Amino acid sequence: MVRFTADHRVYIKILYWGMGGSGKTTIVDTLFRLTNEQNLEIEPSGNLTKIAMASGSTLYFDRGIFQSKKTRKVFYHVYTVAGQSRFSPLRKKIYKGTDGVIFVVDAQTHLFEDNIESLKELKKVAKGDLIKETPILIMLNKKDLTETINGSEFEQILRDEGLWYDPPHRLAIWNPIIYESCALYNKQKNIYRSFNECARRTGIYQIYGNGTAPVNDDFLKNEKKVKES
Ligand SMILES: Nc1nc2c(ncn2[C@@H]2O[C@H](COP(=O)(O)OP(=O)(O)OP(=O)(O)O)[C@@H](O)[C@H]2O)c(=O)[nH]1
Ligand SMILES: [Mg+2]
Repeated sequence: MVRFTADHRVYIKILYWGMGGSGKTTIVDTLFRLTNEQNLEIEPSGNLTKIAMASGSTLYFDRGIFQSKKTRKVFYHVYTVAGQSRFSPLRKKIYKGTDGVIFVVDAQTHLFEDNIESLKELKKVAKGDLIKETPILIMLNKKDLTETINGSEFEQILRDEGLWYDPPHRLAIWNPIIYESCALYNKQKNIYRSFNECARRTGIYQIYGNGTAPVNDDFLKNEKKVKES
């Protein structure tokens, strides 16, 4: 739920969801470093809060705040859930108020079923909101490793789970983009790009769709023009 404060600030909540160990904390760490070091459209506002076990696995959640440099009044609250199965009740709480979701897959082939389980749980918690009211993007993370699944394999999972629309369905333009990624700082791939697209979509849902996926004719014509240019 996008929040507007009395001093006209806008807070947008973006959540990284995915199975334990898929790389959510590492992604946000890398995003933090990247946006600190490079001249990008967002910059960290304060420190990253990480609540973790000695193993490094998240115990409650991670939270960071990023500020838009173009529109100084826009802030992104970025959260990661604790992915281990036993933290399911906590994840449900952290999901509340989310405006955009980035689903982080551990792309290693042997973890195929665990990722599906995590996606099913997300769907249950989101109660049918995904795509229609809450944009969702996918990161196939750990693509630096061998023996990993590819984008078309994950697209099939999205189809099976009802998270993929075929044209001429009007929601097809909001199908999740599937990014192949690596979260490790030294080999990073698609960390900023995926965040940026999620931020863009949450903004568009608010501005053009009043909090839902915009599918009216004027909007669609405009998007087509932007894509073609
Ligand atoms: N090779 C490789 N390792 C990664 C990548 N991303 C994360 N890792 C490693 O995977 C392990 C788990 O990463 P985390 O970021 O803690 O995973 P998480 O999703 O936050 O896990 P939970 O907090 O338990 O839900 C760490 O050892 C990371 O260094 C990646 O893209 N490639
Ligand atoms: Mg974590």
